[in-house]
Amino acid sequence: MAIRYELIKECKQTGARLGRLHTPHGVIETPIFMPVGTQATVKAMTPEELKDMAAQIILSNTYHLYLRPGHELVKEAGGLHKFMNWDRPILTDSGGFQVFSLGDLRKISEEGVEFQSHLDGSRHFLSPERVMEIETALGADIIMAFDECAPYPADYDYVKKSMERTTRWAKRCKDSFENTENQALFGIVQGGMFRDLREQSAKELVELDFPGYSIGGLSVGESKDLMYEVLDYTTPLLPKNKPRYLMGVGSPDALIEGVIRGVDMFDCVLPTRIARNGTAMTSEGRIAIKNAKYTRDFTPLDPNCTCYTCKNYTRAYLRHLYKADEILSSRLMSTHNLYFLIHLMKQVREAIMEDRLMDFRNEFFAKYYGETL
Ligand code: PRF
Ligand code: ZN
Repeated sequence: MAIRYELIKECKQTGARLGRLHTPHGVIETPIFMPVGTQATVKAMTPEELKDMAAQIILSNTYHLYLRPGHELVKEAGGLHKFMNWDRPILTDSGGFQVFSLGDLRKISEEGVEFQSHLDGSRHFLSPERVMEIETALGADIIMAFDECAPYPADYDYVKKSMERTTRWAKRCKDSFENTENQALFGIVQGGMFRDLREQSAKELVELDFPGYSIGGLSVGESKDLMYEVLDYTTPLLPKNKPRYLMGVGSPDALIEGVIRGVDMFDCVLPTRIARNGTAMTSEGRIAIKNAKYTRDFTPLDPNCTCYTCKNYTRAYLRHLYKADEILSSRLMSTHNLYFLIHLMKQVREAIMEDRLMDFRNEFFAKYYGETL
């Protein structure tokens, strides 16, 4: 077995889980936020800097690396860890999300998905077997099955057919995947916003006995309350002794609410993407650094933050860098946002340890929404 999940304790206030995930590249303390490095790089950050902010695991994307530079080249380089100089754990997503986001450029059949590259229009075909081949070549510690993330809204019949195919694909992934000693293959629960479909999906995937389970098909345009409702009934269907990963979720409030509902792992481009747009996540809500009110603000981005950016730079300077379109703006803002989420999850783990996660949540939300609501 490539990974082992150790449940350390459950918060008495919320039921949230504190755990340890043992992988071939080290131990991950959960709940955890995973920075996204789509193109084998977390945009604007060196691996050294990610380590300095205590990132424990990063995510990368099969779809992008398959198209460029190609999984064979990454394998030739010695695998993704070596290629990008990151020796801690890596998780690769399967492309099931990216390919389905291509709209007109793709055609789905039982066998797989035919699509045109967003880079040069070239034609490709991804099937569960092919995706396992690619993810094996990339060599991440944790890999995802090939799934379809149904759009939202979508009608019941579409979501049911899509979910059932995702389950058949998950079985094909499992049957063709051989590198089980070094890599852990997660199944992905789908079923949209329909309770019986989520139940069917979870039940059938649990029967296939994956080392971990992802919850896909959420954060696709539905309200947060609806997402929490789906989580409320989905996580209890998953085995307690396996990790649960909520895909594509990374706003501070959703991380906390997800953990309270039994989620152990999260990823999202949000912190790095909004950083490059000049937006910081802070303990007092989001701030847009270009705002004129920061022109002479010589305080740090977040008075409660101890990241490299907040220890050394002012809002006025960060605003100037952003307005002048300087590269350092992206670097410093990304450093802060990633640190903010990584540090938030550390506080969440401490709160679980001390059975006070609901108190922590209420205090966090009071400050986070205090000024904006
Ligand atoms: N499936 C996969 N990757 C994903 C998702 C999914 O449903 C989502 C949904 N938010 C994000 N990333 N394979
Ligand atoms: Zn900071």
